[in-house]
Amino acid sequence: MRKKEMIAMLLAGGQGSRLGVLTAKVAKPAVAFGGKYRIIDFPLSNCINSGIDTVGVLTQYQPLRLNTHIGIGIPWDLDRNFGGVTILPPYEKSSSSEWYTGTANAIYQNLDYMETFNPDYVLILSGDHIYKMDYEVMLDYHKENQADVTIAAMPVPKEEASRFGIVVTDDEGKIAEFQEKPPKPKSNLASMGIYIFSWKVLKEALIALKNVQGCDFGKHIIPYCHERGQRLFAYEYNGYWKDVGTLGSYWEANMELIDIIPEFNLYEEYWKIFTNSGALPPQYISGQAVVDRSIIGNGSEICGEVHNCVIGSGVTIEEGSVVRDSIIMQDVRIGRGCVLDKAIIAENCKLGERVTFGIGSDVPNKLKPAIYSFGLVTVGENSVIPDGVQV
Ligand code: ADQ
Ligand code: ADP
Repeated sequence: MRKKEMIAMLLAGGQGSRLGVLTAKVAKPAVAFGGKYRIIDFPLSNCINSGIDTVGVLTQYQPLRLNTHIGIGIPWDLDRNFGGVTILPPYEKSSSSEWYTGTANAIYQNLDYMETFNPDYVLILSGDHIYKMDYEVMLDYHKENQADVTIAAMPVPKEEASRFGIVVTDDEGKIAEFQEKPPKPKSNLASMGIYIFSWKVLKEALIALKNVQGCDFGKHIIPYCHERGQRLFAYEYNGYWKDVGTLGSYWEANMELIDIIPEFNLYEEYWKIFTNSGALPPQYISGQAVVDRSIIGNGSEICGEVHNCVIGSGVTIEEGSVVRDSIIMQDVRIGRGCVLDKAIIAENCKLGERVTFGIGSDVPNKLKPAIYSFGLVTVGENSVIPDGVQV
């Protein structure tokens, strides 16, 4: 029987409601990031860069854009006859049909898919994290420890620890205690929601807990394995990793890309991030334009001023407009004389002339409480903003 040593299951079905208007119409992993990418490009690229060529992508919430983006996996070299990338939405079974009620339930409903590859190990990933990681090195660590489960973990600030699964380890990295989002964390070593399971262990746990409503890795599967005395290890990671779960962290992670010395570098040759980007012409910067410290996507036309921005592809910024500290996603048109400060403009928006958004002191603020959070003004995709609107 043909087999794969390790396959990946990428969870991409959660709603990501804290991103507000950005995820009203699209799943969080499909949200644009960094002027060229979508969030899911990061784990998908990590897979192929780590030599994993079999990835099941579990989708549920608003999957259209995600499906279109992934297609048959060509940009990530994941178009394969055996393996490759497969989109796994919930489906009707002969005995039952149900939505994915939790992360582990979603994986349980795809036991047959995993079984096809007769794997030794299964890597469980989230579709909404920005990071680079070599999962092969993590697998080596899993094997060295003869582990049943290995959890990638990293130190986080004490005050944020209760947002995560928290592990307490001994000197060898063996997990002595695991607490899912505890009110009083016993350490600041946080689970990154990235797990390697030995296949038999995973299968047994999923079947044992199959009737748990909303079965979840952090809440149920990990505690179950731990209680049964299985070998759980923490694989400590110290690089850049961001769960872009809120508008604030999403904005920050984009702005970090244009730092003078970015901690997260998109320009490294040896760990490329692949994406489905289409055949776009180069960007054009006009004679009147002023551009500094910014990322500008392909096919964009800049005639105004752009300072500290991440601008997606196919964006037009007309003459006399000034855009600062903002994220403009793809296919946005900004008319003449607009002023945008700390804005997030989602895909396919059209702003008329003299639109003013932002925190500038000259901006009337009667609408501020309604639409601002984290000092950002965010506009959902496909919005049309008439001439002269000031917020
Ligand atoms: P959370 O951050 O709360 O905790 P969770 O909501 O469980 O993460 O989502 C994990 C991933 O699964 C996301 O990519 C999400 O889109 C996806 N997902 C959620 N529900 C799904 C469903 N029904 N079907 C398909 N996909 C689904 C987890 C761990 C913590 C850990 C953090 C790190 O439980 O222990 O600290 O991740 O971010
Ligand atoms: P709630 O869930 O409390 O009813 P929303 O989901 O509408 O409220 O908004 C959650 C948070 O996001 C609020 O702080 C709100 O001010 C902010 N918010 C909502 N829409 C926008 C927007 N377009 N731009 C910036 N912040 C927004």
